[in-house]
Amino acid sequence: MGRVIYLGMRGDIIHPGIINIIHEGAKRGELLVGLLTDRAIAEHKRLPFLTYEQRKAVIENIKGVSRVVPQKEWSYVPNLRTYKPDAIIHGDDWKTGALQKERDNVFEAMRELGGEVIEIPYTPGVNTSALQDAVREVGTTPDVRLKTLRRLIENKEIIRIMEAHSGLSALIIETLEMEMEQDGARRGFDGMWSSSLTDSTSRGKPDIEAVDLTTRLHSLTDILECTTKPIIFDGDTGGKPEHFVFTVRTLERNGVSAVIIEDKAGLKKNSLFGTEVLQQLADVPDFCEKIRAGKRAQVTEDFMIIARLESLIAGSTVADALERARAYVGSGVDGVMIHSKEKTGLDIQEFCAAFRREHAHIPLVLVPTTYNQYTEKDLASWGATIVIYANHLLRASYPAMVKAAQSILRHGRSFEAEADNLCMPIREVLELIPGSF
Ligand code: SPV
Ligand code: MG
Repeated sequence: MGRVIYLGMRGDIIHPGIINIIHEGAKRGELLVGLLTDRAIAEHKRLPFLTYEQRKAVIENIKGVSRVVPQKEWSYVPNLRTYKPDAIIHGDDWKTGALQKERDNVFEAMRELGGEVIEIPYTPGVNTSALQDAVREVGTTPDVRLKTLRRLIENKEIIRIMEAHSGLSALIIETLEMEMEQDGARRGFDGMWSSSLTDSTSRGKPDIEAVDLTTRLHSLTDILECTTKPIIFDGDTGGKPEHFVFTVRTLERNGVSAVIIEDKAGLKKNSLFGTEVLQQLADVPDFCEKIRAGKRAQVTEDFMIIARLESLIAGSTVADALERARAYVGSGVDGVMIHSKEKTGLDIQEFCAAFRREHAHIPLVLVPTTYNQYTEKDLASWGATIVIYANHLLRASYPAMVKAAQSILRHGRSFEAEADNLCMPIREVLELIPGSF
């Protein structure tokens, strides 16, 4: 056997830079590609557009690749220890930026293993991030988008979802990434929550199911057209089972990944309203029938119907919520959301512990609007699968608009609003939207 050269990669978007490094590797020996699994990527970057199996099928058919093995960690080092290659090959762009520390670790590991690190000059003009942006401009298919939530559930410890009520707010969720100081990992939102509260509020309407599905679909369409990340749709109570089946099909056709319906009866009020309006809870058998009707109506395997438990909002007990959860899970629901406006979060914590004892793997959704002192890590340790920031972009935008409007009123001109950075420069607005130039 000749020299073995290791190359770790995502293999999602193939460009001349990757072909060049494969070529350089193959010149020096048998090229062993460590293909990063979805799980290895999910905690650090957004999921690849293609699944592992699809990426593997592409990579193992590229000339020069001898073998493809999974790289299950973000770091190359565990695979280097397992496969003990004679050398690892990497683009020299990792000398700066987020991968610098990883580079040091790889040098150390290869020194221990008696191997070599080969650095290839980075191919200028092409990189995966730029191509990912280009893919975003082209868009995604409903089918690919729909499946992404399930892929995230399988591969990420906790899924971070942010409310979007317009194309613009959705673009923030789609594109914003921050590099974490601790480990250089990039953190972003995994997907969007189409919230009834923020959608109706942005239309100047109350959150009482007064905005019908057709109108909700207008903002949803705007969001769908400028993003690729998965969407969870707030389905309110879901209406009558006969109506809910249409909602399910419409959402599924559009590539929405999940709908959450809440077990309220009578006129729906927003769950965060004061206690003076105690909400009635739905009859369990009726709600189970609605779940079953929805599950029968869906066409794909991947669409998810999530039941939202309102027991704690309606002044009932954790025991009641658990009993309802049991019935809903028995009716085939794909996940459960538990809601509360209690600030301590203790009721939610109690529910999570009991729920996880009964249902180890059913996705569990939390909306920590009032108990926001807990981090995502805390909520994950309670057993949460998905955390939804349900209204924050809308709530952030309103005071920002008021401040700019006040400045203009105060000064009788807009100069100060610009000078105090209360308004985004017009150029940045144009740069934000692809196709403005
Ligand atoms: C929404 O965002 O519309 C919700 C969550 O349903 S909450 O407002 O907390 O009820
Ligand atoms: Mg709502």
